Amino acid sequence: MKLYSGDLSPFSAKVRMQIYAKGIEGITFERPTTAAWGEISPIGRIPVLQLDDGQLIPESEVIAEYLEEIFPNPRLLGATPLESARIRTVSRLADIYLLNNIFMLAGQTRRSTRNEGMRDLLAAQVVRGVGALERYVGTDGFAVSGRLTIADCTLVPALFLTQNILPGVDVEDPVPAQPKVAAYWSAIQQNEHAARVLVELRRGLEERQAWLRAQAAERADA
Ligand SMILES: N[C@@H](CCC(=O)N[C@@H](CS)C(=O)NCC(=O)O)C(=O)O
Repeated sequence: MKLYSGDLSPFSAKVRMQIYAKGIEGITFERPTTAAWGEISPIGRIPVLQLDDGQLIPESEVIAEYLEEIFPNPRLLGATPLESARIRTVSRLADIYLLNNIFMLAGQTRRSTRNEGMRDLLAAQVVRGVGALERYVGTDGFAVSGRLTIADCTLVPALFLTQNILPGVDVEDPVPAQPKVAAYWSAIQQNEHAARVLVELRRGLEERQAWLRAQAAERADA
């Protein structure tokens, strides 16, 4: 199998962390650079999982659930339907209210072209999402259930981007104001699978920052 993925893509990082935590071998990771990318992902977004027979599965949550079904151990969903519902709740909070908004906020870093109204609207959604997480997140070092689950796989990239993108658009990082989320964030970074995707996310962020600097230098020369 092949996962079309990118270092800084939080949705891809979620699936990679799941793959590491499950110890799944034989999945290769590839950046979507081919001319045929539009055929592979009609919506043009990573991650996409390509099966050995060529079939394609888009959308991180769908891929994560597929991998859970074909590699059930260790289980990263709940032991009961209710526990799975708790795990999925945190994962969806991070996907919908944090990541989707952060992703659009990342386009608002340049002050000269920034739309302040849009920045405020998106940032308020992220702050509200982090506030909601405070009600759900566990106090034992894991998001839900006292063990690593899909909720952690989604939250680790989401909190990394919250802390790194919001200050870049001149919005204060909302994590320290939420004691349970802040304690969780500090604890989960010690987990080996979280640490591994955090290295990749940092590498992706450095690459993007270097690219932004090069763009700014080009504009200054023009
Ligand atoms: N709902 C999708 C979101 C995927 C997504 O937005 N991926 C971003 C990278 S993190 C992307 O590929 N963006 C490229 C673009 O929008 O052109 C999922 O969960 O997989």
